[in-house]
Amino acid sequence: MTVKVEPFKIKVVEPIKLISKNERLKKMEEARYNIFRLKGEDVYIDLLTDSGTSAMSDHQWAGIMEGDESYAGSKSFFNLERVIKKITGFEYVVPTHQGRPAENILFSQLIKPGDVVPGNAHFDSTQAHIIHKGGKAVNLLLDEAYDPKTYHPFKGNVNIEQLENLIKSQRDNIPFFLMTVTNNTIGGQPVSMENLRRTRKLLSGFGIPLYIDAARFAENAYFIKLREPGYGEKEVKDIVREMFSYADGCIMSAKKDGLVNIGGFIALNDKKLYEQCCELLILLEGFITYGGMAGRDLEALARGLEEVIEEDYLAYRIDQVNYLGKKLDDAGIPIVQPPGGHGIYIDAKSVFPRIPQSQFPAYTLVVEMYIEAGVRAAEIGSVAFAKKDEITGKTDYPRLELTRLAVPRRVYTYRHMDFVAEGVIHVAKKKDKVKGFKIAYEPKTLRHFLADFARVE
Ligand code: PLI
Repeated sequence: MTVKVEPFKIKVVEPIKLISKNERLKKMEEARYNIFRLKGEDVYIDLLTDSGTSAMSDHQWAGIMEGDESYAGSKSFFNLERVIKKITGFEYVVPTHQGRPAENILFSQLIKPGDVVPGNAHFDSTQAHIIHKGGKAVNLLLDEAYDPKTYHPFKGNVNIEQLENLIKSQRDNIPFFLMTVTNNTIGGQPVSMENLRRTRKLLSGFGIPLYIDAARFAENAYFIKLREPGYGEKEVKDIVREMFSYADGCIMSAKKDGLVNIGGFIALNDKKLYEQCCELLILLEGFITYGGMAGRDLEALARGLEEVIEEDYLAYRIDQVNYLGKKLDDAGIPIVQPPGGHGIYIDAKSVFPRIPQSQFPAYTLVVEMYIEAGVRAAEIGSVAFAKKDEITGKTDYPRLELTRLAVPRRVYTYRHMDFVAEGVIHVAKKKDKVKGFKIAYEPKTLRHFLADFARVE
């Protein structure tokens, strides 16, 4: 059989409704064109994020009933701890309610003002936490990662040569290196095992620790199985274990590959660092056996982490995203190649060549997709990442202008993907008529969440 199907039956459904185009236009105006202001019920297919949007299995829901709500010593925490230790090989587990408190707690121990934190591609909240601690975040990707059309099996790899140069010039200011698997900002692209191994070797020579941002660790491992010579016959759990063996610890937003709606953790080998993190955890999140999560959430996460490395799940997951990518590619829509693990990233500069970066082509595509098809996507372009120099007034634009269609895990069917592709294709056909946007109001940080937009006349 060649037809791929979802490896599950659907036991509960949540109705969705496509409101009329006129209503969608009105909702957009009322939201002052900020898609974060739209109500979920007014969105037909929501590809804003794959974070916290997974559908849980019956086994996880059963775990919700069995969750142990003890303030201290919850059985559910010990279940979670056992699973994380087994999957990652790390000794100590610090639970947090999502990814950014994990970043905040770990970085508070490791970063001092003036430090430089290199990584392959820091996520925006990660970068914000590095800056918050007085550090500077540096992304060191391959040149191929910035060219959407070029095929490279591991566009998430760190550029080892650039890393070596940075270390030689800044050794005393580098507290650690962070490898994000898969990279979220430039296409959901994986990091190869060889790149992890070489990075570890280089860092070890200088005594610099390596941490992994493990939000999408299972998807990364599956790409290694599919694409890296020597790994095709290995089990995903062994690939995962090898990936983590090159690191000193990890932080994880479990809202992605944890297959849960809330959760996160830090996992470490260093006992002293673990104890320091626990002290801050109690101050910021809660006691060390719940860290801001309910017992039921700990239980669901313990089960989700085991399900996410099941190979039939991963085969379906990667195939479904790839299916959407292929539909778009076949219709001539320019996407980041190859398709990523958790979503398709559209090269919006090529979709709207007449809209300059100062008028936000990737954000324009997000708005048009909602108006055209009720589909909500996210912008990973100039709204989120352009930086204005306060002194010269000059704006520094990101190299890529991407619209991300993030696919929630186990939520939508292949048929939903057909609908999404049709919506994008309709918008692209109108490319000469579509006008860009300007920002009418913006807050000081992370402006995409709270800005107001207006159409350029
Ligand atoms: O949203 P949090 O705080 O649970 O996690 C922050 C975070 C850390 N690392 C990476 C690679 C992420 O992708 C990430 C969050 N991503 C979101 C919310 C997304 O929409 O991609």
